[in-house]
Amino acid sequence: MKISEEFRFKIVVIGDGAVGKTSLIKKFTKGTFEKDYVKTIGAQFSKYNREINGDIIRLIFWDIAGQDDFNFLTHLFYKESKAAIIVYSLEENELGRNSFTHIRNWHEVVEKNCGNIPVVLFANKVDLVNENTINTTNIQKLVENLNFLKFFFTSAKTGEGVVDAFNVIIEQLYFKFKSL
Ligand code: G3D
Ligand code: MG
Repeated sequence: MKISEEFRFKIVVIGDGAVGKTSLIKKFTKGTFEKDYVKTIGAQFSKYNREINGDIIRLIFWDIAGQDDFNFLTHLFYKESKAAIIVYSLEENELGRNSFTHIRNWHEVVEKNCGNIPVVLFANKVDLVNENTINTTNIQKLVENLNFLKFFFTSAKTGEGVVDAFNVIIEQLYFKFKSL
């Protein structure tokens, strides 16, 4: 008889404000957040369970809220994360451009606090741009330089790419820890 195993993974979702982190998590988990924590520690959590090959995977997504007044809890936020998702926005405005520039900073914070965990990049709000005009060379370069596991175009609005992107991380973690 096959014995079912259980895995628990914490995944942090980070990136500039208003790029769509909360919307993406909501879209994927279809769940509600435990919002009270936002006021207290600047983060909220969302749970999601999945089964692969009869094993149970319990995920908890940590969603960063503001960036101010939060530094003293940075360590707690990142503690024991098994993977990170960095989100930026493809919007052709200041928010979009800044969020792209800041990917490096977010990546540095992950490395500093979590070491060498898998990090994926979500280029969100793809519904707002013409996909043919996106400069994928720049993104590809960054993905290679910073050693991202992968990058995805997503839209929390239309749902494009969302399920696939999250599932790639979940499967990556499952097969990594399953074989240990
Ligand atoms: P954050 O958690 O990163 O701060 P939010 O971002 O999830 O709160 O989203 C910020 C705003 O962007 C929200 O608009 C949300 O609806 C919108 N948004 C998020 N993802 C997408 C997307 O993929 N496409 C589009 N078109 N909009 C998106 P409001 O107006 O509610 O503040
Ligand atoms: Mg949010």
